[in-house]
Amino acid sequence: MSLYSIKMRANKMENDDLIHISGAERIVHDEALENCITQLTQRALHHSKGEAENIYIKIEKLEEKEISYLDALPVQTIEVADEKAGRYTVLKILESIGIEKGQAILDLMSETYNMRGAMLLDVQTLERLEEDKKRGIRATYMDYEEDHIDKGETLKNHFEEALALATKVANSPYIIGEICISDDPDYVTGYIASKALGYIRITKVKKLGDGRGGRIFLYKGPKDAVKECIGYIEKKKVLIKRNKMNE
Ligand code: PML
Repeated sequence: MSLYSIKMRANKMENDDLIHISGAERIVHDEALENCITQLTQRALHHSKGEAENIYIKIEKLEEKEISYLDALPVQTIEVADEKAGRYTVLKILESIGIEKGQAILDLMSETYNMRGAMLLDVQTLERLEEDKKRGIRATYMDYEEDHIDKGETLKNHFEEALALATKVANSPYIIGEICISDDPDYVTGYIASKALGYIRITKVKKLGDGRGGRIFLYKGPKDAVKECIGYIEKKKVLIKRNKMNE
């Protein structure tokens, strides 16, 4: 049996602007391929950000030897009363890992809205390191180890997909943190993650109905390692082993 990577992205035009609607990523066995394509297409067509006009699906065969296996980050959840408390919690967590410029970093989140990928931010200088600032950095080629076989799910599972992505990104030696706010207007839980912190869910980081969201990867390292870091996030194939403690 062969493994395939499937990537989907969807967009639409709105007032002369191309609006990113949805993007998703799976690694499955050949026998699950067709179902998976159908599911991802369905997802693009029925997204809370609107109906897609263009849907792009890319399928690539993977070699087993190019895949690395990673343990899912441990998960914890912090319940907060509202988005103000949620964002304050993010700042406190950043402070706890020695990042003092938390508010300036959170203020930059608005620049990520409508980007297909994430912002890569030098945590010391607050310089954006992505070559294409409209697109950002796309974390791709990740899925769960045992999900090679089709799960039969059409709906996005925000948490599971985000945990896989965050686990991959946190395993870069140059990423000391990731902050994420969903761009799904119906989804208010966000997270902050790193190898040291694990994956910390914060139950409210924005108001319900707000479709503004994005991701910031916090980079710490020499300038000449940026390319290697981006190469890892965008190109390295990883399968994630679930952590029983998270269930
Ligand atoms: C997204 O919409 O892609 C981001 C999902 C964030 C998930 C947060 C969580 O539930 O842990």
